[in-house]
Amino acid sequence: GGSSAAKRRAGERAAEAVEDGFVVGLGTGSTTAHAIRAIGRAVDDGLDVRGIPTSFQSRQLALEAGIPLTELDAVDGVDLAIDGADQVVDDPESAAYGALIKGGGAAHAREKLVDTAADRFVVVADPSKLTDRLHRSVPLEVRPDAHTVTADRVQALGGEPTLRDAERKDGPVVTDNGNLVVDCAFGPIDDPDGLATRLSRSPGVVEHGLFVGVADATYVGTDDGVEVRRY
Ligand code: DER
Repeated sequence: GGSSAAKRRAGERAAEAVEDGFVVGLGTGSTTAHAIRAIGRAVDDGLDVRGIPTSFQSRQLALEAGIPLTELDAVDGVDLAIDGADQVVDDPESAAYGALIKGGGAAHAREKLVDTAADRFVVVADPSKLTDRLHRSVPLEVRPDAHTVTADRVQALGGEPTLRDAERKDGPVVTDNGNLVVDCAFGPIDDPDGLATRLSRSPGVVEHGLFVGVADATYVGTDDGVEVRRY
């Protein structure tokens, strides 16, 4: 990924958008981790906030940061969600401007739930995530018993499926929800919304990593500041 200074700047800028009394969605990944730590420092300074974690990792980080935690079914709404991305469409002329690929951390099922529930969803990224057209593999969270039929369906859609192997565990990655991850290479994706619809319809697919029309803004950390994209 990109430079840690850029990630830190993006995360810390996003944390500044958290106002007193907010319910904030806490994303997953190394960029959002900077936002979580910054929010923790604001809580130490008296900020009243409740965080909704999107993964085991973000919950652990929030506990370490001292952010009071809650869950979606315990609040009336989510004021702001902060989350990272693996790829962000950065061409303002594109119909897919602001579309994301997420799921590098295999947390995209709960991330999408929280990010879409929020009144405002802000992405935090470094420049390496920006692209004119989505082209990374699209992660799918799939029920364990559905990974072969899903692979067949992905191939029928023109994609190349790969069951995501774990690195320090024999066998595949298992998500927080007890499911598997199939990474699907489609090459350049000109119609992410159409592909998202087709993937959503595949039985056994719990969630896909295309976030289309969801983000409200992206804070891009650079080596000397933060650039803000608004969609
Ligand atoms: O899994 C995700 O969607 C995460 O947001 C992640 O992919 C971004 O991770 P990073 O901030 O560590 O690059």
